[in-house]
Amino acid sequence: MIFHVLTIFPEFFAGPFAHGVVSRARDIGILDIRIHNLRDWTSDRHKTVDDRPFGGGEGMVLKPEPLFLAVESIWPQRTAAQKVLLLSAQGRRFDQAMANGLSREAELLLICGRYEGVDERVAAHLADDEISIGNYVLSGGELAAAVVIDTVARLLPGVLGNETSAAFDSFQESGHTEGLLDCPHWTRPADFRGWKAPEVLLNGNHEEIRRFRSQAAREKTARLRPDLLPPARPEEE
Ligand code: 9D3
Repeated sequence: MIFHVLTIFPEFFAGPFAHGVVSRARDIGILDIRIHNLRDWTSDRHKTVDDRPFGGGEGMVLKPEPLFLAVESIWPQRTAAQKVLLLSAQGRRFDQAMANGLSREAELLLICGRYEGVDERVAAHLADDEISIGNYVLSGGELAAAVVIDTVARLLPGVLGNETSAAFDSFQESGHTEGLLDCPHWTRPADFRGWKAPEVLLNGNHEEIRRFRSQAAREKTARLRPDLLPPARPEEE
């Protein structure tokens, strides 16, 4: 799979893709990440990518020309399979289901929004979708692009345990196994500063361990993510 990233901060991406699963996927040729500097598609001597918003107001807006020229030069014969995603605070919320869908694409181009926003003609006439990673304010789309690429890369066949595309299809998670948070985990030492790992996990009774983990996952979900629990049944008199 090929990811193109269009950004005014190309140096930002040296770090996030140099480690772990994403780095290994690149090394073995399953993943190709190509970072493009938006300023390469400006023609004035200040390499201007932004301008003041029509109608007035705070901040600056990314101009459409460099963004359109960049996509048209990266993909001179763009097909419907070559999707452009605009990362912006106004986008559709990114989640595991969206990542699963994107992992089936061959080539994507991520545009990183900056400043107060991006000229709306980019969302309307250049991008196929507009994506936000959550309800909080970032300074730009670069961190969001790294999140999207990391999430999609680990789903690609051959990257983790997804050795074949059949396994890839049957092990798609929705982000939460059975709709709940994962169960808590412990490792050695069994007693750390007086805080003991649950005895049941050390006794080798696999049926008891399974029940403990299921209950622990439900308790943790109720405490930290009550929104994930099935609706409570109305109580009897
Ligand atoms: C006055 C309202 N503006 C900010 C105080 C809106 C705004 C403009 C630009 C908010 C964020 C940004 C920059 N953010 C992104 O480009 C962005 C983003 C985000 O902020 N949150 C979650 N996902 C994303 S993807 C890109």
